[in-house]
Amino acid sequence: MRSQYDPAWVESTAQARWLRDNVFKAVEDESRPKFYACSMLPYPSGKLHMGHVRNYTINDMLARHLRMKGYNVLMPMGWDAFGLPAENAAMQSGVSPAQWTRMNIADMKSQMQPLGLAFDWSREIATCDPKYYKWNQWFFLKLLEKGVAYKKTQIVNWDPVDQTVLANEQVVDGRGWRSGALVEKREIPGYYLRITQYGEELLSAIDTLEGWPDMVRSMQRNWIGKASGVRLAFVHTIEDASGQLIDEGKLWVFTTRVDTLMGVTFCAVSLEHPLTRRAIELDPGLEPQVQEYRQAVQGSPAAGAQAKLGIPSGLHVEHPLTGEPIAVWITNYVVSEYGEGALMGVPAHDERDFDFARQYGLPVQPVIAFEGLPYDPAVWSDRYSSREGHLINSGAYDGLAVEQASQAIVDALAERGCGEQATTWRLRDWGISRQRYWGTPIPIIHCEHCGDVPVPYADLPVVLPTDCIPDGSGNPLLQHEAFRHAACPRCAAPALRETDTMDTFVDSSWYFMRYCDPDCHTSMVGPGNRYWMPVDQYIGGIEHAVLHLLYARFWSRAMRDEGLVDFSEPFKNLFTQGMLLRESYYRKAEDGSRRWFYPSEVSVHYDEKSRPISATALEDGLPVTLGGVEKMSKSKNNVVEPKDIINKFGADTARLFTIFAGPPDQSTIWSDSGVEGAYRFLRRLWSFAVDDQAHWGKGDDQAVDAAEARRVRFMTHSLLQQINNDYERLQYNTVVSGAMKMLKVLEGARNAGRQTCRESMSILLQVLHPVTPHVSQVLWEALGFAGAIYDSAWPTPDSDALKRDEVKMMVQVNGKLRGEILVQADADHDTIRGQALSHAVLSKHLEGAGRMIVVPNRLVNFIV
Ligand code: ANZ
Ligand code: ZN
Repeated sequence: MRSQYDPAWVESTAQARWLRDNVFKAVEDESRPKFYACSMLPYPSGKLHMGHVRNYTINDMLARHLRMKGYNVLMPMGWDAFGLPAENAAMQSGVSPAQWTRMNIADMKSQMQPLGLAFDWSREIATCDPKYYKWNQWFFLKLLEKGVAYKKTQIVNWDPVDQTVLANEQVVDGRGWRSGALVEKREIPGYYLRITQYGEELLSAIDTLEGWPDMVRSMQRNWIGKASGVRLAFVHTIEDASGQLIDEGKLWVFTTRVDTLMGVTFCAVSLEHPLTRRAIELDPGLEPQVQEYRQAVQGSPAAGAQAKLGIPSGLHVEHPLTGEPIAVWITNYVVSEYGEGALMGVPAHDERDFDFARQYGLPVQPVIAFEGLPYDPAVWSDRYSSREGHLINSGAYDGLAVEQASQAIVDALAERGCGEQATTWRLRDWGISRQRYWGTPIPIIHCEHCGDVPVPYADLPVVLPTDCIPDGSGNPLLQHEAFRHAACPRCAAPALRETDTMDTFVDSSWYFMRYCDPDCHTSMVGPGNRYWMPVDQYIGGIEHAVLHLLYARFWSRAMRDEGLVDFSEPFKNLFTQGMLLRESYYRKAEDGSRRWFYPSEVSVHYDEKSRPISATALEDGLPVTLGGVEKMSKSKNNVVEPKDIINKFGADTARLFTIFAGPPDQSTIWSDSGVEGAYRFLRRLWSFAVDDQAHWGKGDDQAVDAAEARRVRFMTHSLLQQINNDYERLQYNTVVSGAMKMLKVLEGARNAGRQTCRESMSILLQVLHPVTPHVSQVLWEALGFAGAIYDSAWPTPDSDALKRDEVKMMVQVNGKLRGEILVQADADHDTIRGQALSHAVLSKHLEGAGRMIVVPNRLVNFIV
């Protein structure tokens, strides 16, 4: 055995064994409990970063730990291979998205390999593979048959210069990211999935997701956004150009606070509302401003956070109870797809309306009074929108509490035929058409005679041509004659294929099911799915808390209703890992741009508490600015390359550090000294195991000190107990600190005997195995422990070892410390009482002792 720790040798030795014995191939086996551990599949950007290392090491620890606990574990890996970056890269490099993607997959896989992750690579999936996306198409057609998929016109961002549709993130300040042209809005047809049909179920089932973080559950609830309230109408006599009353003379609004109806001082409609359209017809001068608001709303995904702007429409409606005229405003803060696309403005009690009213000098009319809080129209208070007060300025309703008033007002509205209870949802149907090339082709053929004809199932997959190189001028499929032209499946006339492709969220909605049956050619999912699904532990970033997870939950239900699977929730437990952060440094150039320095290019000065206070560049000794601790990102030059760490210290060190650095669910700051610390620990482990073997416990069974042996066993098994608890809770950072303590115990053992030391050593290697699988395996074999460590039975604490013979208990009398007694560990109450009463000194204080309160093995308090 090498006396020096040589990670490169250790790691290649261990991996050769895994490869030879095909150790991580998962096979369905009814005789063992199954465990399906899955990480969200990465986008093949080509670069593996330390965040991936941390994410997959967490997954790997779980998989290896449970395997040793007797579970049949599946841990697969694949590639979210369609999407925009490949098209952008193609524009820059001239390499086709297909080739670029395949190269990146190969590249990333080769960067992953050294990490020794226990993936079953035989189940690898790339979503750009026709074998995979065929089933996207097949299922889409099933949904189309059922009406769960349907076609309607959608509004998209159109770049008039590049002649292309832009994704929201490609619109920067209302302009195309490439062309800089002002983005227009266009209505074009697209396909939608009726996720709203599942809204109620998706919402109520959140309660059953006990293995999900609360934060994600509440984000899902908010996204679905079910609100109960009232739909009510303001009446009017506004006619359209042909003299017809618009919406039969009713402006419907949705409100969750009908009790505030008497506080309405304006109505607001969205930019798309029929009254907006009419107002523009009556006064064409309004058009440019409405257009400008539309651009702004579209460009910004955070439209909700922007300034509330409005234009008086010149139109008026009537208050449903008082008949008073109410002005209608066209605003940018009414969402056209929510509720009725219109609202009643109650500035006194709604903060958004309050901001708006102040901006435009509209009246504020309080209709609810709060105990001890006079209304001040100059400053908003969150209490103004609470439901705790009683009504004022509301005529017949004055004095009523909010709930009573709501009921009374709904009744009054219902009687007049202009109000009813209503539920509104924020959730919209899922638009899946993308006017882009690199995605799953939507399997539809447009025939002049027959309309939109589904591609027959037998003709699937519709294969995406791989020879296109996008140049920024629209979808290249439009120019691809061989793809474009097809015979109509119904009448055989020449027809044109759909060139839109599917949103990549379709790909990620069910890939985890395909891992279970990766080679099934006859159906979307098969027997493997019945065995492995649902995923027992899903692991990924919080950034997917809403869309991906909601779509996957919907998709599972749609598959269930198609009779393909028998579960509804695809992910039993969800773990969201924290990010890796690192210090960043920059210097401002004269034009205001920032140059970011690599940490290796600067020298940092620290205060006495080792907080960084300043830094200088090595190249010129001049100061650079501390950019703070930031998410590792290429643009800030604060990325750590996994291969650099692996080359220098080995994969086990990279794994150990990313786990030890902090709780896996929290963000953690990268530290170079931490990495070196992790490396030192493994070197110490190595030399203790290899060099010091001869001296363990003095190696002489004759001289074994029984008390010392008991101490070492007690320490080892107590630590094991803690480590096992931490494994169950995925608190992997303290698993590592527990293992470090265990090594200390071993190093400090004196005359504990060879047998005891070997036992402790085997436990230490086993608990380390999921974190540092290579070094633990090689040492396991070198020390002659039986079998393969990855299949060894997970250690359980020995209750005998944990028994402490005698414990000291504090004795209190009426809460006052009076002395201590030595009792048998876990002694029963009678024994404790008897021992205390017979104690020479204590017995004096205990005359007439009554009740006794015991904190086991620590303290007893007598009440006298
Ligand atoms: C009057 C009112 C008074 C409201 C009050 C609230 C408080 P939430 O609560 O988020 O579910 N609203 C209705 N339709 C809207 C739309 N299309 N775009 C933007 N806002 C709209 O949303 C319901 C409330 O949001 C409704 O109740 C309405 O304002 C506004 F003291 O009506 B409320
Ligand atoms: Zn036809």
